[in-house]
Amino acid sequence: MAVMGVDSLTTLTPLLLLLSLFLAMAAGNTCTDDDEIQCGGGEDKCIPLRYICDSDGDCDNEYDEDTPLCQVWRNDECDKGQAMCTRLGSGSCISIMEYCSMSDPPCQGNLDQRICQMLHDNVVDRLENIQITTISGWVNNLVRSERLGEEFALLLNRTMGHQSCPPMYTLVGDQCLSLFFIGSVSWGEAGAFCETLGGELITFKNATHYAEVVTHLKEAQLTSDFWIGGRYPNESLGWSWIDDSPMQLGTPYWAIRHTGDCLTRNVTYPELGETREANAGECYNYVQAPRNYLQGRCVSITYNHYYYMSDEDCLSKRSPLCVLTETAGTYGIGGGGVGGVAQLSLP
Ligand SMILES: [Ca+2]
Repeated sequence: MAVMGVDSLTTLTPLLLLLSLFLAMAAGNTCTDDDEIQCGGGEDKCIPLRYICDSDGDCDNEYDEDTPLCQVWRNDECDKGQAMCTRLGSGSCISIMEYCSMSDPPCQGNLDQRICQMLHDNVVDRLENIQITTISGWVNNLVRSERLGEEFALLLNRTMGHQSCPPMYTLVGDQCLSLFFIGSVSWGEAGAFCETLGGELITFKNATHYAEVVTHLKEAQLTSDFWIGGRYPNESLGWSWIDDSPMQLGTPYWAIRHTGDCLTRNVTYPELGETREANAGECYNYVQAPRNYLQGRCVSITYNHYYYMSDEDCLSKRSPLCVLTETAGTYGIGGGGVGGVAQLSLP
C-alpha cells in the first residue's frame, strides 16, 4: 500500500484548499445541476427539486416549505411534485418539471402557472410573490395571443383613446393626436388616412411642441416609425411643411448620421463675405439629416433615430401621425377610453 509522504501532503494541502474554494464559488449564484433550484430571497444556496415541500426547511428562509406553494405542489390528483397532464386525448400524472416543459401541445391541467414560472426562473419563492412574466414554451399559443391582446389594448388606450378627443385620437398637450402605430403605409397614403379621420399629418409648431410629442411617444413605449407632415416638393420650396411653410433645419429637430468618411465642415461669415473650414479643417464623422443629395423627400420620425427627424423614401411604409384639424363637433356618446366621448374643445 502506497503511503503519501509528509512532504507531498504539505504541497498538496494548499492546492486542495484552492480547489474546494473554487468548487464552492462555482456552486454559488446559479445552480448547475438540472435537478436543482436556487433558494431565492438573496440566498445563493441550491437545493434539489425533491426537497421542495418535503416538510423540512432546506432553505434558510424556508421558502421551500411555503404553505400555499406546498398546497399546489402536493395536489389531490397526483403524488407530491407531480401534476395531472392531459394532452393528445389522455391524462396522466407526470413530474411538475415535465408538465411545465411540455409543449406542442402543452399540458392541459389545473396546475397553477406560477409554479411553472418559478421553475422557469429556477428560484424558489413564496407563491404569493411569484409574478407571471414569461411567455415561454409552457404557455400555449392561445394564451400567448391573449397576452399580446392585453398589451395591444394597453397601447391602444395610450395612443388612440382619450375622453377629450374623438375616437382614434388621444390628447397630447392641447392637441388630439392619432398615433396609428398598428398600420404602415407610404407618406401619401398616411396623409390620406389622416384626412379620413378629420385630421392631417402633424406639423411641429416649435421645439417645445416637438419635444412634447416625442416625450409622449417615449412614454407610450412605442417602437414604430411615423410619417409627419414635412416633405421636399421642389427646389424653390425646399424642406417645407404641408402648408408650404419652411421647416427649420438642424438641431434640435434633425437626426445625425454616422459616416465612415471624414468630413470637414464650413462656417460662413456673411458680414465678412467669407466661408472657411471649421476648426482649421478638422474632420467629423457625423452628418445631420436631411441629406444634401435627395434620397428621400418625405420626413419621418423613426424609432431608430430616437424620433429625431430624418429624410426617408416616400414609398417606404411607416405609421401615420395625425393631428385633428376639425375644431368643433360632438363625438360619440358615453364611455371613455377608446371611442370615448365628449364635447371636443380645442383652442
Ligand atoms: Ca424542504
